[in-house]
Parts: sequence; C-alpha cells; structure tokens
Amino acid sequence: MVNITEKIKEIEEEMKRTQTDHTQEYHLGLLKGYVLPCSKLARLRAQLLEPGPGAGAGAGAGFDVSKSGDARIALVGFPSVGKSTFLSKITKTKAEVAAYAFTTLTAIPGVLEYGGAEIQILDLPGIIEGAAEGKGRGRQVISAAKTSDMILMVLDATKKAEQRALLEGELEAVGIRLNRDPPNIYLKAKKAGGMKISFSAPPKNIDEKMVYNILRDYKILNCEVLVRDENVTVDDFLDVIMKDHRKYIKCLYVYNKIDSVGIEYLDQLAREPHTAVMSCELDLGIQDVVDRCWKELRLIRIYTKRKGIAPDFSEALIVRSGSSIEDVCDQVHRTLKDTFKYALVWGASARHVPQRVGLGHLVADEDVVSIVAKPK
Ligand SMILES: Nc1nc2c(ncn2[C@@H]2O[C@H](COP(=O)(O)OP(=O)(O)OP(=O)(O)O)[C@@H](O)[C@H]2O)c(=O)[nH]1
Ligand SMILES: [Mg+2]
Repeated sequence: MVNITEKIKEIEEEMKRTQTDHTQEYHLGLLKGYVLPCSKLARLRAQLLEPGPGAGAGAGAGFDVSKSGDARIALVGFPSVGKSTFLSKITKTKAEVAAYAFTTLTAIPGVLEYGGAEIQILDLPGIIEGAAEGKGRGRQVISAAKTSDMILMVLDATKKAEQRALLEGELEAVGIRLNRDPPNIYLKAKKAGGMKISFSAPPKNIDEKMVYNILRDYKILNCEVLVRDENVTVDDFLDVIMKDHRKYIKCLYVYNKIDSVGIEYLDQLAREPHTAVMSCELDLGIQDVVDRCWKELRLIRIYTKRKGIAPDFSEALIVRSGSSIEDVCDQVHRTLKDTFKYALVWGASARHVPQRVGLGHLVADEDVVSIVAKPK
C-alpha cells in the first residue's frame, strides 16, 4: 500500500518537475523507450483502489450503507463546509454539526422526499488534499461517492476559489469524471489480426503512432480502434483503456455560507456552470439546490391511476428519462405487459387529455397514467 502511494508521489513529482504535458511526455517516452509516466500513474492509481494483495486492507471498500430509494446523492466536500447542516435541512436525519473539522466520521444516510420520489442523501466525512492516496477517510469517502448517481460538491463560499479544483483533482485521481461523457472512442480487443486504427476526422492532439504506442504499452496488441472525435487526447485514451475504473457522474457545485460573502462575488459564483449558491444558516437557496438536483438526476415521476379513482400524488413510480409506457409497466409488475391493452395519459407527454397510447409512448415528469388491461 505504502509502496504504491510512494510510487505515485514519485511519478507526480517527476511530472511536476519536468512540466511536460502528456503529448510531449509521450514523445520523450518514445525516444527513451520507457512506459509513459501518465499511463504508469493511471495504472498505479487503479491498483490502489483494487481490493486484494498489495492494495491494503479496505482499499476500495466504501462505508457500509445500503442503497435505498430511487437514486443516491453523495455530499462531498472539505471539512466544516456545511454538509451535515445541509442534510439536516433537507431530510429528517439529524447529523452532528459543529464548528470543528471532521465532525462527521462515517456515512450518514438521509431521505429526501421529492413529489413522491425518495432520494437517498449520503452525508460523508470531510475529505482533505491527498484523499485519493488514502489520507484521512478519503478513500472510503471517494468509494461511497463512486456508488452515487450524483455528487453534490459542497464548497465554502468564504474559502479560496482553489478548493473546487483541489477536490476535483482528488476525484479525478481515482477515476471519477464529473459532468463529462465517456470519450468518443470505439475500442474492441480481438484475438488476432494486429491493430486496426482509424480516425473519423484528422485528430488534433494525437496521431496513429501515439495510439499504437499507448495500446502496446497496455499489451493490447490485437484490436480495432475508431476515434470518432478530433479533439481526443492521450488522457482520453487512457480513460477508454481503463474504462472499468472510470465512473462518469453528474455533479452540482454548491457554494454554502453565502451569508458571509459580498454580493459581487456571489453573483460571479452563481453564474458558473453546474453551480448553485445557498446559505443553510439563513435558509437561502436551499429549495433551489434541491430542485436543481432533481433536474440533474433526470428522473421521471409517474402517478398511476385506477379507473374512477383520483391518482395518489404522494407515491410515484420512478423511471429514467427517455422511458416509455412499457418501462412504466415493468416498474409496476413484470407480467403487466402481457395483459396490456392501452394506457390513458394525462400530463406533459399527452397531446390531449387523456390521450390513449400504446407501449411505445414516451412519458414525461409528473404524468398521470392509467393502464387498461385486456379482458380475461
Ligand atoms: N456562516 C455560515 N455558517 C454555516 C452555514 N452552514 C453551516 N455553517 C456552520 O459551519 C460549521 C460546520 O458545519 P457542518 O455542517 O458540521 O460541516 P460539515 O461539512 O458537515 O463538516 P465535517 O463533518 O467536519 O466534514 C458549523 O459551525 C455550522 O454552523 C452557513 O450557511 N453560513
Ligand atoms: Mg459533517
């Protein structure tokens, strides 16, 4: 364990010292004929998170909290930024709040009710720089964050602006990619036939030879590669090769304690992408943060209705965005589809209400659906 973290440190320092970007680094590596530092780094970091020999006890294991509800949001941030205060505001769970750092020592789950949906909110201990390498409870916190559908990064508006980049760096180091899509590269390993590398457009940051060398570095000697994006970088390639260790998660950056900053700075923060501002102390902006989370999760609430009875709005069926009536049926019961005749839909997805639709109809948030079965 110590060995791996030490090796990581060494390479990081070497990379800092030589100040090469990864493209230059690649050329240097080629000349000298050794493995690229950036790819060595990627491999070591993956090793660090793998359970098993050499990784140390508990590596990669999160806190023991079972998932519940329709989605999970993890609260990630430095100590004393107000994560537990926020949890107490939006759920019935009371986590300990205090002015000193590391008040929360384990994962504390709470339930946020949102129009009939239930979202699990995971309050986590504060993390510090070096968390990715195992400082504090960093690795456990990060593992828990990795299991969530969304990360709510709580930041202190009164602290230096670098905190956000620092925290992002920690998450990046363990393979979490925030608000990004996987690189547009098709890579399929084959049994034989060598490497077939093609580009759908001339690439700007890499070339065929570089791709060849990275793949060879990972001993992927027989494969088919299609790069579909001209802006792909060496790092993107590593992400595709290490795809089992990468997780693409949505993130909302939330600046708390805006009661203590000037209006101009506040305005600047609020305009950043994927960002919301709040004050738990003054009860400002909390509902907006909750609404933004709901939007980012892109879940759809469906209220079901029986003939002649008003729908129950306190309980919703939750489906992912882009779902159809068929998905709604599957959510109710595995065999419901077999007796399905048609459905009646009230709400945003209906052209007129109620609209009579088939299994392929796409539903929208807060639709009311009544499923009509074939007579037996
Ligand atoms: N001024 C101000 N202080 C706040 C606000 N929200 C929380 N605090 C204070 O910040 C301190 C830390 O709050 P916590 O909720 O314990 O912070 P935490 O992020 O859970 O901290 P750890 O568990 O140590 O990681 C407490 O003294 C809170 O009263 C806010 O909106 N404004
Ligand atoms: Mg706390």
